[in-house]
Amino acid sequence: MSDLASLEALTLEAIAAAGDEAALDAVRVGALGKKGSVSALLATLGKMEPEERKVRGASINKLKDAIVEALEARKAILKQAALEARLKAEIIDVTLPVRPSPLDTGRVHPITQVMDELAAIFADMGFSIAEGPDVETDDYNFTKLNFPPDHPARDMHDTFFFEPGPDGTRKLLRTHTSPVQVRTMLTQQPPIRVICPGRTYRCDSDQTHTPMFHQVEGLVIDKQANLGNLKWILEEFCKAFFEVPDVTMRFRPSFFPFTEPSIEVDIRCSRKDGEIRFGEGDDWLEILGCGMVHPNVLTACGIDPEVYQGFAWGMGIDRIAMLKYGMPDLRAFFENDIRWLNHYGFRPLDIPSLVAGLTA
Ligand code: 2U9
Repeated sequence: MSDLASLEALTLEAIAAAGDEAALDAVRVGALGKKGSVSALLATLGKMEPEERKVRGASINKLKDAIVEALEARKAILKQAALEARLKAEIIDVTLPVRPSPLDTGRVHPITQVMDELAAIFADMGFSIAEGPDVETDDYNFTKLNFPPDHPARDMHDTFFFEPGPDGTRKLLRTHTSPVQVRTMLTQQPPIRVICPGRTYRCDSDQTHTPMFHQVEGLVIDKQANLGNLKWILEEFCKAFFEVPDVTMRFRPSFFPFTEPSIEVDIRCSRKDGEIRFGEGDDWLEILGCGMVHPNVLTACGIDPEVYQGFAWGMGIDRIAMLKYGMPDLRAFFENDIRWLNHYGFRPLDIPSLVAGLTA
Protein backbone atom coordinates (compact mmCIF):
# COMPACT_ATOMS: atom_id res chain seq x y z
CA MET A 1 0.00 0.00 0.00
CA SER A 2 1.42 3.47 -0.99
CA ASP A 3 2.44 5.93 1.76
CA LEU A 4 -0.51 8.10 0.79
CA ALA A 5 -2.94 5.19 0.97
CA SER A 6 -1.69 4.08 4.41
CA LEU A 7 -1.78 7.70 5.71
CA GLU A 8 -5.37 8.02 4.40
CA ALA A 9 -6.39 4.72 6.07
CA LEU A 10 -4.72 5.76 9.36
CA THR A 11 -6.30 9.23 9.37
CA LEU A 12 -9.79 8.03 8.39
CA GLU A 13 -9.55 5.46 11.22
CA ALA A 14 -8.60 8.22 13.71
CA ILE A 15 -11.51 10.35 12.45
CA ALA A 16 -13.95 7.48 12.89
CA ALA A 17 -12.59 6.85 16.39
CA ALA A 18 -12.94 10.50 17.52
CA GLY A 19 -15.52 10.47 20.35
CA ASP A 20 -16.25 14.17 20.40
CA GLU A 21 -15.60 17.43 18.55
CA ALA A 22 -12.45 18.19 20.54
CA ALA A 23 -10.89 14.79 19.68
CA LEU A 24 -11.92 15.24 16.05
CA ASP A 25 -10.30 18.68 15.97
CA ALA A 26 -7.08 17.13 17.28
CA VAL A 27 -7.12 14.68 14.36
CA ARG A 28 -7.78 17.57 11.95
CA VAL A 29 -4.79 19.53 13.36
CA GLY A 30 -2.64 16.35 13.24
CA ALA A 31 -3.39 15.98 9.53
CA LEU A 32 -4.06 19.43 8.16
CA GLY A 33 -2.44 21.72 10.74
CA LYS A 34 0.83 23.59 10.07
CA LYS A 35 2.81 20.62 11.38
CA GLY A 36 0.26 18.06 10.22
CA SER A 37 1.05 14.92 8.21
CA VAL A 38 -0.64 16.18 5.01
CA SER A 39 1.01 19.60 5.33
CA ALA A 40 4.41 17.82 5.61
CA LEU A 41 3.72 15.99 2.34
CA LEU A 42 2.72 19.21 0.60
CA ALA A 43 6.00 20.72 1.79
CA THR A 44 7.98 18.09 -0.19
CA LEU A 45 6.51 19.30 -3.51
CA GLY A 46 8.89 22.29 -3.64
CA LYS A 47 11.93 20.20 -4.35
CA MET A 48 10.39 18.13 -7.18
CA GLU A 49 10.62 18.46 -10.94
CA PRO A 50 7.54 20.15 -12.48
CA GLU A 51 6.12 16.97 -14.01
CA GLU A 52 6.60 14.92 -10.81
CA ARG A 53 5.26 17.78 -8.70
CA LYS A 54 2.06 17.85 -10.82
CA VAL A 55 1.37 14.16 -10.37
CA ARG A 56 2.36 14.04 -6.67
CA GLY A 57 0.49 17.28 -5.89
CA ALA A 58 -2.71 15.92 -7.38
CA SER A 59 -2.44 12.74 -5.29
CA ILE A 60 -1.79 14.66 -2.05
CA ASN A 61 -4.74 17.02 -2.74
CA LYS A 62 -6.95 13.97 -3.40
CA LEU A 63 -5.84 12.64 0.03
CA LYS A 64 -6.50 16.06 1.62
CA ASP A 65 -10.02 16.25 0.11
CA ALA A 66 -10.83 12.75 1.37
CA ILE A 67 -9.69 13.72 4.89
CA VAL A 68 -11.63 17.05 4.81
CA GLU A 69 -14.79 15.24 3.67
CA ALA A 70 -14.39 12.59 6.37
CA LEU A 71 -13.79 15.29 9.03
CA GLU A 72 -16.95 17.21 8.01
CA ALA A 73 -19.03 14.02 7.96
CA ARG A 74 -17.77 13.00 11.39
CA LYS A 75 -18.27 16.54 12.77
CA ALA A 76 -21.91 16.51 11.66
CA ILE A 77 -22.42 13.15 13.37
CA LEU A 78 -20.75 14.31 16.60
CA LYS A 79 -22.74 17.60 16.60
CA GLN A 80 -26.01 15.69 16.23
CA ALA A 81 -24.99 13.27 18.98
CA ALA A 82 -24.08 16.15 21.29
CA LEU A 83 -27.44 17.83 20.58
CA GLU A 84 -29.35 14.63 21.29
CA ALA A 85 -27.41 14.12 24.51
CA ARG A 86 -28.29 17.70 25.62
CA LEU A 87 -31.93 17.32 24.71
CA LYS A 88 -32.04 14.08 26.70
CA ALA A 89 -30.24 15.59 29.70
CA GLU A 90 -32.24 18.81 29.75
CA ILE A 91 -35.63 17.26 29.14
CA ILE A 92 -38.40 18.88 31.23
CA ASP A 93 -41.33 16.75 32.11
CA VAL A 94 -44.09 19.32 31.61
CA THR A 95 -46.57 16.99 33.24
CA LEU A 96 -44.83 17.35 36.63
CA PRO A 97 -46.67 19.55 39.16
CA VAL A 98 -45.28 23.12 39.13
CA ARG A 99 -43.01 24.17 41.98
CA PRO A 100 -44.94 26.49 44.30
CA SER A 101 -44.30 30.03 43.05
CA PRO A 102 -43.05 32.70 45.47
CA LEU A 103 -46.60 33.99 45.42
CA ASP A 104 -47.65 30.63 46.86
CA THR A 105 -44.90 30.33 49.47
CA GLY A 106 -44.43 33.97 50.55
CA ARG A 107 -46.62 35.21 53.39
CA VAL A 108 -47.73 38.69 54.44
CA HIS A 109 -47.41 39.30 58.18
CA PRO A 110 -50.76 39.70 59.97
CA ILE A 111 -49.75 43.20 61.11
CA THR A 112 -49.13 44.24 57.51
CA GLN A 113 -52.41 42.65 56.45
CA VAL A 114 -54.35 44.47 59.16
CA MET A 115 -52.66 47.78 58.27
CA ASP A 116 -53.79 47.21 54.67
CA GLU A 117 -57.31 46.42 55.87
CA LEU A 118 -57.38 49.62 57.97
CA ALA A 119 -56.14 51.63 54.99
CA ALA A 120 -58.88 50.18 52.77
CA ILE A 121 -61.61 50.89 55.34
CA PHE A 122 -60.60 54.44 56.19
CA ALA A 123 -59.66 55.39 52.64
CA ASP A 124 -63.24 54.46 51.74
CA MET A 125 -64.40 56.99 54.35
CA GLY A 126 -62.22 59.72 52.84
CA PHE A 127 -59.19 59.53 55.15
CA SER A 128 -55.60 59.97 54.04
CA ILE A 129 -52.73 58.03 55.55
CA ALA A 130 -50.04 60.07 57.31
CA GLU A 131 -46.67 58.73 58.46
CA GLY A 132 -43.88 60.13 60.58
CA PRO A 133 -40.56 59.27 62.21
CA ASP A 134 -40.22 56.56 64.87
CA VAL A 135 -37.51 58.67 66.56
CA GLU A 136 -39.34 61.69 67.88
CA THR A 137 -38.75 64.76 70.00
CA ASP A 138 -40.08 65.14 73.50
CA ASP A 139 -41.99 68.14 72.21
CA TYR A 140 -43.95 66.28 69.52
CA ASN A 141 -44.47 63.11 71.58
CA PHE A 142 -45.51 64.76 74.84
CA THR A 143 -45.47 68.55 75.19
CA LYS A 144 -47.63 69.48 72.18
CA LEU A 145 -50.01 66.71 73.28
CA ASN A 146 -50.69 68.48 76.55
CA PHE A 147 -48.68 66.12 78.75
CA PRO A 148 -47.62 68.04 81.87
CA PRO A 149 -43.86 68.11 82.48
CA ASP A 150 -44.03 65.60 85.35
CA HIS A 151 -46.47 63.15 83.68
CA PRO A 152 -45.56 59.53 84.53
CA ALA A 153 -45.62 58.55 80.84
CA ARG A 154 -42.47 60.65 80.51
CA ASP A 155 -40.61 58.37 82.91
CA MET A 156 -37.82 56.17 81.71
CA HIS A 157 -39.67 53.06 82.88
CA ASP A 158 -42.28 53.76 80.21
CA THR A 159 -40.43 55.51 77.42
CA PHE A 160 -37.22 54.69 75.54
CA PHE A 161 -35.10 57.86 75.64
CA PHE A 162 -31.91 58.49 73.69
CA GLU A 163 -28.87 60.19 75.28
CA PRO A 164 -29.42 63.99 75.53
CA GLY A 165 -28.26 65.87 72.46
CA PRO A 166 -25.76 68.77 72.52
CA ASP A 167 -28.68 71.14 73.22
CA GLY A 168 -29.72 69.03 76.21
CA THR A 169 -32.96 67.76 74.59
CA ARG A 170 -33.56 64.04 74.59
CA LYS A 171 -34.95 62.27 71.52
CA LEU A 172 -37.11 59.21 72.16
CA LEU A 173 -38.84 56.33 70.48
CA ARG A 174 -42.40 57.52 70.02
CA THR A 175 -44.82 55.94 72.50
CA HIS A 176 -47.82 56.47 70.17
CA THR A 177 -48.39 57.69 66.62
CA SER A 178 -49.96 60.92 67.93
CA PRO A 179 -46.85 62.95 66.92
CA VAL A 180 -47.80 62.22 63.31
CA GLN A 181 -51.11 64.04 63.84
CA VAL A 182 -49.21 66.88 65.49
CA ARG A 183 -46.95 67.13 62.43
CA THR A 184 -49.99 66.95 60.15
CA MET A 185 -51.74 69.81 61.96
CA LEU A 186 -48.55 71.88 61.86
CA THR A 187 -48.27 71.45 58.10
CA GLN A 188 -51.86 71.27 56.85
CA GLN A 189 -54.81 73.60 57.07
CA PRO A 190 -58.14 72.06 58.17
CA PRO A 191 -60.23 70.18 57.22
CA ILE A 192 -58.03 67.26 58.17
CA ARG A 193 -58.95 63.60 57.94
CA VAL A 194 -55.97 61.31 58.53
CA ILE A 195 -55.16 57.94 59.99
CA CYS A 196 -51.67 57.32 61.31
CA PRO A 197 -50.64 53.66 61.47
CA GLY A 198 -47.17 52.74 62.56
CA ARG A 199 -44.70 51.32 65.03
CA THR A 200 -44.70 52.55 68.63
CA TYR A 201 -42.43 51.70 71.53
CA ARG A 202 -42.89 51.31 75.28
CA CYS A 203 -40.89 49.72 78.06
CA ASP A 204 -43.21 46.74 78.43
CA SER A 205 -43.08 43.03 77.80
CA ASP A 206 -45.59 40.26 78.55
CA GLN A 207 -48.10 38.10 76.71
CA THR A 208 -50.01 41.08 75.43
CA HIS A 209 -47.30 43.76 75.46
CA THR A 210 -44.04 43.94 73.51
CA PRO A 211 -41.48 46.77 73.58
CA MET A 212 -42.37 47.49 69.95
CA PHE A 213 -46.01 47.33 68.98
CA HIS A 214 -48.26 48.94 66.41
CA GLN A 215 -50.94 51.59 66.69
CA VAL A 216 -53.29 53.32 64.39
CA GLU A 217 -54.68 56.69 65.39
CA GLY A 218 -57.17 58.81 63.57
CA LEU A 219 -57.81 62.55 63.53
CA VAL A 220 -60.62 64.69 62.15
CA ILE A 221 -60.37 68.49 62.38
CA ASP A 222 -63.14 70.63 60.95
CA LYS A 223 -65.50 73.38 62.02
CA GLN A 224 -68.25 71.13 63.30
CA ALA A 225 -66.62 67.74 63.80
CA ASN A 226 -68.44 66.15 66.76
CA LEU A 227 -68.79 62.97 68.81
CA GLY A 228 -71.75 61.88 66.68
CA ASN A 229 -69.46 61.83 63.65
CA LEU A 230 -66.87 59.95 65.70
CA LYS A 231 -69.39 57.34 66.83
CA TRP A 232 -70.47 56.71 63.24
CA ILE A 233 -66.88 56.39 62.01
CA LEU A 234 -66.00 53.93 64.78
CA GLU A 235 -69.14 51.85 64.18
CA GLU A 236 -68.52 51.72 60.43
CA PHE A 237 -64.88 50.77 61.11
CA CYS A 238 -65.78 47.93 63.50
CA LYS A 239 -68.48 46.52 61.17
CA ALA A 240 -66.09 46.54 58.23
CA PHE A 241 -63.05 45.29 60.13
CA PHE A 242 -64.76 42.48 62.03
CA GLU A 243 -66.99 41.84 59.01
CA VAL A 244 -70.25 41.87 60.99
CA PRO A 245 -73.52 43.52 59.89
CA ASP A 246 -73.95 45.42 63.17
CA VAL A 247 -72.06 46.37 66.31
CA THR A 248 -73.14 47.78 69.67
CA MET A 249 -70.73 50.21 71.32
CA ARG A 250 -70.47 51.49 74.87
CA PHE A 251 -68.75 54.83 75.51
CA ARG A 252 -67.18 55.11 78.97
CA PRO A 253 -65.61 58.28 80.41
CA SER A 254 -61.81 58.17 80.68
CA PHE A 255 -58.81 60.51 80.73
CA PHE A 256 -56.05 61.26 78.22
CA PRO A 257 -54.04 64.50 78.32
CA PHE A 258 -54.71 65.16 74.63
CA THR A 259 -58.49 64.78 74.59
CA GLU A 260 -61.38 66.34 76.50
CA PRO A 261 -63.77 64.61 76.94
CA SER A 262 -61.77 61.35 76.80
CA ILE A 263 -63.64 58.13 76.14
CA GLU A 264 -62.92 54.43 76.22
CA VAL A 265 -65.01 52.39 73.83
CA ASP A 266 -66.18 48.80 74.34
CA ILE A 267 -67.98 46.74 71.76
CA ARG A 268 -70.52 44.06 72.60
CA CYS A 269 -69.30 40.53 72.18
CA SER A 270 -69.90 36.96 73.24
CA ARG A 271 -67.14 34.83 74.68
CA LYS A 272 -67.89 31.13 74.17
CA ASP A 273 -65.43 28.21 74.20
CA GLY A 274 -62.53 30.62 74.16
CA GLU A 275 -63.87 32.26 71.01
CA ILE A 276 -64.88 35.92 70.84
CA ARG A 277 -67.72 36.92 68.49
CA PHE A 278 -68.69 40.54 67.88
CA GLY A 279 -72.08 42.07 67.26
CA GLU A 280 -73.74 39.65 69.70
CA GLY A 281 -73.64 38.47 73.32
CA ASP A 282 -73.82 40.30 76.63
CA ASP A 283 -70.10 40.72 77.25
CA TRP A 284 -68.00 43.79 76.47
CA LEU A 285 -64.51 44.17 75.08
CA GLU A 286 -62.49 47.37 75.21
CA ILE A 287 -61.41 48.15 71.68
CA LEU A 288 -60.05 51.70 71.61
CA GLY A 289 -59.78 55.13 73.16
CA CYS A 290 -60.97 58.42 71.68
CA GLY A 291 -62.17 61.89 72.47
CA MET A 292 -62.48 65.49 71.37
CA VAL A 293 -59.02 66.98 70.72
CA HIS A 294 -58.01 69.11 73.72
CA PRO A 295 -57.99 72.87 72.86
CA ASN A 296 -54.42 73.13 74.22
CA VAL A 297 -53.36 70.61 71.57
CA LEU A 298 -55.05 72.57 68.78
CA THR A 299 -53.37 75.75 69.99
CA ALA A 300 -49.97 74.04 70.31
CA CYS A 301 -50.38 72.85 66.71
CA GLY A 302 -51.28 76.28 65.35
CA ILE A 303 -55.03 75.68 64.98
CA ASP A 304 -57.47 78.16 66.50
CA PRO A 305 -59.77 76.25 68.90
CA GLU A 306 -62.31 79.10 68.58
CA VAL A 307 -62.70 78.27 64.87
CA TYR A 308 -61.92 74.56 64.60
CA GLN A 309 -62.64 71.47 66.66
CA GLY A 310 -61.93 67.84 66.14
CA PHE A 311 -61.84 64.34 67.47
CA ALA A 312 -59.27 61.57 67.55
CA TRP A 313 -58.99 57.93 68.42
CA GLY A 314 -56.29 55.36 68.91
CA MET A 315 -56.11 51.59 68.96
CA GLY A 316 -53.54 48.85 69.10
CA ILE A 317 -53.15 47.12 65.74
CA ASP A 318 -51.54 44.04 67.30
CA ARG A 319 -54.49 43.78 69.68
CA ILE A 320 -57.22 43.98 67.05
CA ALA A 321 -55.24 41.56 64.86
CA MET A 322 -55.15 39.06 67.76
CA LEU A 323 -58.88 39.58 68.31
CA LYS A 324 -59.76 39.13 64.66
CA TYR A 325 -57.40 36.31 63.72
CA GLY A 326 -57.03 34.55 67.07
CA MET A 327 -53.29 34.71 67.74
CA PRO A 328 -52.75 33.91 71.43
CA ASP A 329 -49.38 35.51 72.15
CA LEU A 330 -48.19 38.88 70.92
CA ARG A 331 -44.53 37.99 71.40
CA ALA A 332 -44.77 35.40 68.61
CA PHE A 333 -45.56 38.20 66.16
CA PHE A 334 -41.96 39.34 66.21
CA GLU A 335 -39.98 36.10 66.59
CA ASN A 336 -39.75 35.55 62.83
CA ASP A 337 -40.64 31.86 63.19
CA ILE A 338 -41.49 30.81 59.61
CA ARG A 339 -43.92 28.18 60.95
CA TRP A 340 -45.89 30.89 62.77
CA LEU A 341 -45.88 33.08 59.66
CA ASN A 342 -46.97 30.21 57.41
CA HIS A 343 -49.82 29.46 59.81
CA TYR A 344 -51.01 33.02 60.54
CA GLY A 345 -49.65 34.84 57.45
CA PHE A 346 -51.66 35.92 54.42
CA ARG A 347 -51.16 35.25 50.72
CA PRO A 348 -49.60 38.24 48.93
CA LEU A 349 -52.48 38.48 46.48
CA ASP A 350 -55.15 38.52 49.19
CA ILE A 351 -55.15 42.29 48.92
CA PRO A 352 -57.86 43.66 51.24
CA SER A 353 -60.56 45.69 49.58
CA LEU A 354 -64.07 46.55 50.67
CA VAL A 355 -65.40 45.28 47.35
CA ALA A 356 -63.57 41.94 47.24
CA GLY A 357 -63.78 41.42 50.98
CA LEU A 358 -61.10 42.30 53.52
CA THR A 359 -59.88 38.75 53.88
CA ALA A 360 -60.88 37.44 50.49
C1 2U9 B 1 -53.68 64.33 68.59
C2 2U9 B 1 -54.80 64.55 69.39
C3 2U9 B 1 -55.44 63.48 69.96
C4 2U9 B 1 -55.34 59.83 70.00
C5 2U9 B 1 -56.02 58.99 71.00
C6 2U9 B 1 -56.37 57.29 72.34
C7 2U9 B 1 -57.42 58.07 72.65
C8 2U9 B 1 -56.08 55.98 72.92
C9 2U9 B 1 -54.56 54.13 73.03
C10 2U9 B 1 -55.43 52.98 72.58
C11 2U9 B 1 -54.67 51.71 72.85
C12 2U9 B 1 -53.15 53.87 72.52
O1 2U9 B 1 -52.60 51.59 71.35
S1 2U9 B 1 -53.01 52.14 72.59
O2 2U9 B 1 -52.24 51.81 73.72
N1 2U9 B 1 -55.00 55.39 72.49
O3 2U9 B 1 -56.78 55.47 73.78
N2 2U9 B 1 -55.59 57.83 71.40
S2 2U9 B 1 -57.41 59.47 71.76
O4 2U9 B 1 -55.67 61.17 70.35
C13 2U9 B 1 -54.97 62.20 69.74
C14 2U9 B 1 -53.87 61.96 68.94
C15 2U9 B 1 -53.21 63.04 68.36
C16 2U9 B 1 -52.94 65.52 67.97
